[in-house]
Amino acid sequence: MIKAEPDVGDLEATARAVRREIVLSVAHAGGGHVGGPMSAVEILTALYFRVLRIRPAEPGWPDRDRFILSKGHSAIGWYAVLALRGYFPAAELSTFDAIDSRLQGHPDMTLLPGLDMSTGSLGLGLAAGVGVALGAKLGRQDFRTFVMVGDGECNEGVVWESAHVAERYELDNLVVVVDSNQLQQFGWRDPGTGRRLPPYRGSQLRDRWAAFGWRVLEVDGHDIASVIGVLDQASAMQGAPVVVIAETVKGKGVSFMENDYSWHSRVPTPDELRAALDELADPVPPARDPLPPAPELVGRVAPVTADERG
Ligand SMILES: Cc1ncc(C[n+]2csc(CCOP(=O)(O)OP(=O)(O)O)c2C)c(N)n1
Repeated sequence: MIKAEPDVGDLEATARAVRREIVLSVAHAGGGHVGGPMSAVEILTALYFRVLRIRPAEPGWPDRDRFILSKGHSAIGWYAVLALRGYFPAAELSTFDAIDSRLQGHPDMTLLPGLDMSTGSLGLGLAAGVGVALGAKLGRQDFRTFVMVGDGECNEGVVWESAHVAERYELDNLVVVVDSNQLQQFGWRDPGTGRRLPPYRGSQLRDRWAAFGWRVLEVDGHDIASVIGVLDQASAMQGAPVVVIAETVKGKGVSFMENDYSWHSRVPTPDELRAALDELADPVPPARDPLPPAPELVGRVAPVTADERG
């Protein structure tokens, strides 16, 4: 049951529930991404439970705020939040990534009401978001557009073409959140040590957005009260688009997944799943019953491997 105005404690519990759904769903599907969805949980929870002007029972409401998950590989995190927010039954999460499911491994807006864009090819979600925000200005509509990108995704040239256009048209109805978990699928390799390096050094990411004429805000992406505060602040700023750089941890919430790029897309073993659920356990019972049996996976003989998924 969702309170009219859930408090931060409620939202932290929701975030834990979202993380449980992520690891359960990926384990159940035998494939999917884990690290990126886990780093985005507080941001998605803050958006859907406090910040966005939405009507879950009326997903096509024309005046709704728009949200685009440009880092579409993190779809399972988005689906879990949408389910807990009431867009569709949480039991449907058990169909994640099945061939005939509405919950594809990457978001498909033609299948699931409530998605404002289909994504998965990194960089393109922001281009779409710029178009949506520009359309709102031209149509004199007052909804806001929020787009989440990854820090690795900011390697894509189209991100910067879009950033340029947004600044040119003074799209102050557009807010980008960078889920800056400092890891990507594999990342840059330090030739000396062989260790994976973050996609951007130090303040580089902030300085790049600022150089493109954006207002830049920064936040601890796992402090839900701060995330709500900075998103409200970003929405109120005028004259230029705003980017919120959220410092996050890839795999956040499960100790052995945190800051380990190999969990970008990996399926937990049964023992790892149990250990993850122990770490994510709540003082109160979980949001729903254990997953029902796997649906019939029509036309799929074996789980898709990380290499096939990309
Ligand atoms: C255009 C494009 N290139 C490559 C990929 C494969 N891919 C999926 S996720 C990913 C890494 C993304 O890193 P980041 O944006 O930092 O995401 P996060 O760490 O939050 O998962 C890559 C290279 C893709 N989906 N689209």
